[in-house]
Amino acid sequence: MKKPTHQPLEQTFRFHDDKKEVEFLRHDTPTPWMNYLSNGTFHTMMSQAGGGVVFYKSPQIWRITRYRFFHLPTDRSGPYIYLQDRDNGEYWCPTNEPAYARPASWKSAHGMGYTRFEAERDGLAAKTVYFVGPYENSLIWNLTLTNNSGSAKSLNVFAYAEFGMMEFMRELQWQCYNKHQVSVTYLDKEALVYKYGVENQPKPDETPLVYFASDAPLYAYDGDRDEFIGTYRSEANPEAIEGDGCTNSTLLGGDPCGALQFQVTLQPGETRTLNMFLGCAMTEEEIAAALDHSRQKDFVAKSFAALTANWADYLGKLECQLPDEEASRMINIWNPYQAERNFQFSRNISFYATGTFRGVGYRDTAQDILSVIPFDQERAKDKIKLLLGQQYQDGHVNHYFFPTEGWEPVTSIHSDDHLWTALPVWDLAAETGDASFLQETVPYYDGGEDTIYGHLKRAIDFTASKLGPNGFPLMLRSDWNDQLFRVCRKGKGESIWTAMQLGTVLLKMQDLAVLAGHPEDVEGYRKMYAEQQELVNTLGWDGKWFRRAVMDDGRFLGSDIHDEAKIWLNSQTWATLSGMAEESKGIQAMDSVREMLDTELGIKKLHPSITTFPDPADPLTNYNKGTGENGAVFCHANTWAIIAECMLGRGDQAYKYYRQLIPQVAMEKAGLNRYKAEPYVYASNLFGPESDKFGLANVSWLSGTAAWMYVAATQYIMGIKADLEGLRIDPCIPSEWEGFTAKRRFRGCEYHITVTNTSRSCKGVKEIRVDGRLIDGNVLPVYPAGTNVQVEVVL
Ligand code: IFM
Repeated sequence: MKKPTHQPLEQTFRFHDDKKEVEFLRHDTPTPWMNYLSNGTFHTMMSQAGGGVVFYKSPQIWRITRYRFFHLPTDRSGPYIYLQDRDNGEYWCPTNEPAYARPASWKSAHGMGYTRFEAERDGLAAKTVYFVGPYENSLIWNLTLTNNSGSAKSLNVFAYAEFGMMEFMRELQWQCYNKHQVSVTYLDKEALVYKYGVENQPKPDETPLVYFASDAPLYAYDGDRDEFIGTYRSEANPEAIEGDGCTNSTLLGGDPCGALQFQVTLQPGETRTLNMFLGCAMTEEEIAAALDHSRQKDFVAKSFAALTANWADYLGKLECQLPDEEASRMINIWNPYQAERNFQFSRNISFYATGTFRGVGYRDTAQDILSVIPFDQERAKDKIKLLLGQQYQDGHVNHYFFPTEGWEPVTSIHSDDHLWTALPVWDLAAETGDASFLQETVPYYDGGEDTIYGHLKRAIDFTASKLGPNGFPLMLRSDWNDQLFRVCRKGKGESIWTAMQLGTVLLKMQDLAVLAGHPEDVEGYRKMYAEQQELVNTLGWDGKWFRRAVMDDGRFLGSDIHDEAKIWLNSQTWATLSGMAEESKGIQAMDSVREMLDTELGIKKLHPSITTFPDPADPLTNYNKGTGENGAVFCHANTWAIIAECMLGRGDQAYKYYRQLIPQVAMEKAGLNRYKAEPYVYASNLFGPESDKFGLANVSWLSGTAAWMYVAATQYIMGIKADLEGLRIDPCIPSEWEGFTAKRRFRGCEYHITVTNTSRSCKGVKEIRVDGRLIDGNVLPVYPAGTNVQVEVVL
């Protein structure tokens, strides 16, 4: 069977960095390439071909439209517009999908918080912009039609969205009964109103009504999907469009939809704009008010301007010009954008994660916060407090939880979860220069409360009370590597990696103890660090690399004596990140990474892949070799290799690891049809060389890769890092770079930084001048808010 061929990359997509957009020239990308449109409350995930899902707050309980993820036909349904010539009945979609007839010319683009389409057929041009503005909880569909032909055009314009049951899991299980508890009615405001009135829904009082309306005169409508689409048809050939138009159906039970029909006549050269609003509000009165507001003449333009201004302000806080176009693009635009979406959605809904069961993961969210701190300290602090509210008095935390849905949390206890929080807390103190928030109190999940510092201290106490027979932290349910529970089920297994994570955290805790007014704790943290460091460098050392764990049966995992899973990436990188590795061992371990784990498309998580280890009847993982958690290139873990190499001063190696995973670069190497996922956001993993699809990118968008890749690029390669005393400048760049420039807003001051590398070193700051004056060391002083300073750095 021949694979479909695709045109070269430049005929599929191209970047417009000036507009912060990626433009698509074909609609049939190898997978749906997504964007997230959101105002923080109301959200839409939308593909380059217009497929996608609309939800309010939670895709688990307030999912408004239906999206079918991996079911065929792919990428259906979506908020679609159909344009029909009333003279001949022909119709097509500005999104290209789903109608059979295609536009003669077409392109689409994802930008910051919006997705737009430009298409033309038979002299009718359509421009559509979808976005969620800051002023109303609605998806705005902004459609501009122009008649470029020589004769008048009489058109039917249909706007269509398939409503699902708001609770996606309930829909799968109980829709046969519950579907008769939903309704679509016509509100005397030229609006359709969808009500999800299903019994026993989790938060009936907070469940909104959905509205679908326009600022153009409505000709007809349908609220019943069977009426609009018809049976044995699909979004490709709706019966209402092929027949006599919408029938003004409402729905009291059944399969709901919102379909609006407009009749528009355009003279030659005439342009007309229509806006549709798919939104929600709690009552019909609130809907009426929202519509009055949305129908004001300048509402859409003002909403779009505010969206654009918000993103310009956000991304303007850190900008760079590197001698690498793809890297600059990622750092200035797509990486912080992706990281913000991770911060917002955790691992909840993407094309890969169906948004059905995952709430806020403690471990992942604590890491996501790291990349938002330079941009929005208030939101970061709120998230830290949200996490700490999931901590128990003994110091452990819930593994993941559901603050919006109100469901019971997942309570499995992992060796690493509770330790992560100290990292964003330290970063926040460094970013703001204000440690007073350490005294703010947050309740424990099981009662009582403590200061933020007190919470962090209890996390350390918990780990201290859970050390295994060799002295390393017990693995418990797992550590960062989810699959490790398989070798530690009996509760005796220990995590050598968690010892390193603990070490990293203990260094931060020594600072935080002083900042919080508890210098008496420092010695305890130091002692614990020294004990774990000793273990890591003795029992944890295998000869050429660091071991990964101790299994229940007392054998070491990650050792040369085994045939499979000899070496694991995380224990090599974190040995350096934690400062625990004796120097020669740190270097040797990272050399082993280069020799045994690195590929041309990123670093494998472990090697060799597991098929039978430790027991053919019960292998460590069920993942096929080279996939997911087993010998794939796990991008999240690659970020720590970049950081480790920077810490070792090996800028060329760090940059090699960084560049090879830039999505566009990896796609160019693997080929569009092999890589498949978006070229503008990081994926969680790429299939490894031991799989049959080396280079296939999986689980894009929502991945810890986003946060840590941003940290690796900005704080370690560019070396611009908030520190407690000021802004630390310590780049580690490839020797071939002559230098780079960056702008960083920090504590209200704008630093314009020029790094010069005439010596062609990788690392090592020779001198720094601020506004022409030489400073001591490499930490930039803090200047009054509103100041602009010029910083010249010589390597
Ligand atoms: O660390 C985990 C993460 O929490 C979920 N995805 C996989 C990672 C590695 O196992």
